[in-house]
Amino acid sequence: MKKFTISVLAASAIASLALVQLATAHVDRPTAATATTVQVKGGEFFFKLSTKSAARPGKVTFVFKNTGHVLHDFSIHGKKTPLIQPGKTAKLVVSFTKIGKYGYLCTVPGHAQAGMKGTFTVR
Ligand SMILES: [Cu+2]
Repeated sequence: MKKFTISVLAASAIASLALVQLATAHVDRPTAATATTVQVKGGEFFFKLSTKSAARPGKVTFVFKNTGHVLHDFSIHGKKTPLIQPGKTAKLVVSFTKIGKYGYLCTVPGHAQAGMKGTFTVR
């Protein structure tokens, strides 16, 4: 948790400012209100996200569950999970410092073309 807080502070001046304000308002859980968690389910050959956007730039935790029958991963914005066994879950924390559209995909050859891809929007 210490590492997480430090990297959030380093992410950008704007993020740091927001965090300081939140820390003042919610001393017990300073990062709770800025955290976006997205549940990701992936299988042959699709991804289903609990939400396809974040309300603002910042950290997003993708919780990827492989609901398929072969190995898959989840990759976005230059980061990716390891290859995940069927039924298993992996977390991927990604910093989005800018508003924009970010493509995600499974990097196993052929899987993105078969449907394991999409776009995540940071507003
Ligand atoms: Cu895949």
